[in-house]
Amino acid sequence: MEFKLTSRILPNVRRRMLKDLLEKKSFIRIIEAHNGLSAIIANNIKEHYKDEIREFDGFWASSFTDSAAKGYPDIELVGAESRYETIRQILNSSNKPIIIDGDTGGEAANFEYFIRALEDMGVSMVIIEDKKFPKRNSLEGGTIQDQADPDIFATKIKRGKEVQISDDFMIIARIESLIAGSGLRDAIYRAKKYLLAGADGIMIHSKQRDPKEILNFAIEYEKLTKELGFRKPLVCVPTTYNTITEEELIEHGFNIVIYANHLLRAAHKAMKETASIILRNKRAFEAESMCSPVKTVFKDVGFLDVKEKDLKYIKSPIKVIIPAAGSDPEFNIPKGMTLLKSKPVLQRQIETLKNCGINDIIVIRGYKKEEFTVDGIKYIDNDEYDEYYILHSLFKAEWDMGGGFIFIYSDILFNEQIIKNLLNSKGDIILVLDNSYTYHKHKIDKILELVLTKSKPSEQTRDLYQIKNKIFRIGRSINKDMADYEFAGIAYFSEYGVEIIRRIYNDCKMNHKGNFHEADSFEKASFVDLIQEVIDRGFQVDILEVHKGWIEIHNKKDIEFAERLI
Ligand code: SPV
Ligand code: MG
Repeated sequence: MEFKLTSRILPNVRRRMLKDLLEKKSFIRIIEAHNGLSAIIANNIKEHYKDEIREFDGFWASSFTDSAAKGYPDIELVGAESRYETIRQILNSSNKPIIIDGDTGGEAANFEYFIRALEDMGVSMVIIEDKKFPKRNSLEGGTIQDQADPDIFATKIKRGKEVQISDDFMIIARIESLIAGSGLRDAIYRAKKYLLAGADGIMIHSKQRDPKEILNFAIEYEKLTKELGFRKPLVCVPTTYNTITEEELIEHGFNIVIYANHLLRAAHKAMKETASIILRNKRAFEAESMCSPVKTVFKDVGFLDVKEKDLKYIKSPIKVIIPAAGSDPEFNIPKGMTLLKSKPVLQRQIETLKNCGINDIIVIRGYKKEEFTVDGIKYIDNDEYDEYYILHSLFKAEWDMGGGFIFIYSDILFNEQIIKNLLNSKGDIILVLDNSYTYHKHKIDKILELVLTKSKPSEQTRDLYQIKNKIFRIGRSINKDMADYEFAGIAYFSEYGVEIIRRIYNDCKMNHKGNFHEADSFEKASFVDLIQEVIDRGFQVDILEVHKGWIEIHNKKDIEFAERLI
């Protein structure tokens, strides 16, 4: 959805686009935008309908929504410079033509300067309404709607046309006779005057729920064009008579439809509801479904693009977090400190990581913490390792997870390639899964963390690479014969991946009661229990498939095996 810096267009090109579109299509669909973000949405939204892709052709810089977004009533209170700022935001974040709601256009000399600014910026069209300055918005019943003298208004149009220097720019006269109560005849009388003064088209406005009066105008307008011997585009704004379809408007000769305020009104409603929900619940959790995810907003405004480019040029170092606090009855020291050919497992892990350029390593220690003598790492303590298991050990390092991290069990050895491939993989949460498991499963005499996926792993998979397969279960109780992979004890979390697990962890910590997946309680949860929760909540967990390249030290027999391999 985001608007890319490289998709932008220059003012001359943009200004011309609306005229070209009118010539090509004869019917144009315009939507309101009131700032950069609404323009990004309006510019890029697409709706696939059967074989057709529908989108908006351009924007309406509405005075109502520009004023409302700034907290003002729509009474020509927002000055020209402030309007230009909004217009600039819309131009900056889009590549489609823009129509400006010029209100009354002010006094004629003011209007001339307004035209110059708009034309310079690459605006294609301005619509001015034949009311006295300062006007009141047309949609509110009971407001004073003073119409301008038609001759004075026609002169304003003429002066505007004389200032314009390109052939692309259009000035449309908006007739308010149906709003002010002066009727259809007055509307047509004015239309003729304005067209003869040089107007590039007519907008007819109405605040009736029934489209009848604008349709009647359209019939009279066709007669007028015959009388004049030329035809200029006809514009309408169906805010109140919103049941009319685009087909019906086309049938009646309309050339431009403007959906004049819908994005602002939609945001307004959602903001009010969200604020109420937070007050009602005294927290923001319940409001989440009303909101776009932070990441989606980041994406739409181009922040992820910036991040990607930054990372392309400066590869920032990633952290590794190794929870090593637990005790195992088979070992009388922390498993990470088990000696393999007189060097602790942890020392070997750190050497492999350093060879991959990773120096920022955090170890969570608990059981016999004084045994951890390996240098060059940051230690965090989990002194309650008996009560709170590995997942909670990991979250002792919650504030170090920051921009993303690699998670590694303290009792495994792995080769550099796995880490390098993991760093090159795409995804927010990626588990390293071994597919060699299915070939040696009959020899397994211990409890493993196994994985069931949607489709079976490919028989050809003999190398390290990322695959598109969906995990649906991970845990120790999965039937050995059914499982597709073994979890290798290594996982990657991007910045967003961290946001996901932090949110879920803290929600479960506050609210979860009873068993937590395969654990008797959330306190005793393992890492894979959390992953199962992530999957169950509908978040994507990706797979980096490996074929061997790592070993675990689960029992004494594994030590002998590892020492033979080293
Ligand atoms: C606007 O969107 O500001 C308009 C259309 O001028 S209306 O609000 O219907 O007058
Ligand atoms: Mg307006």
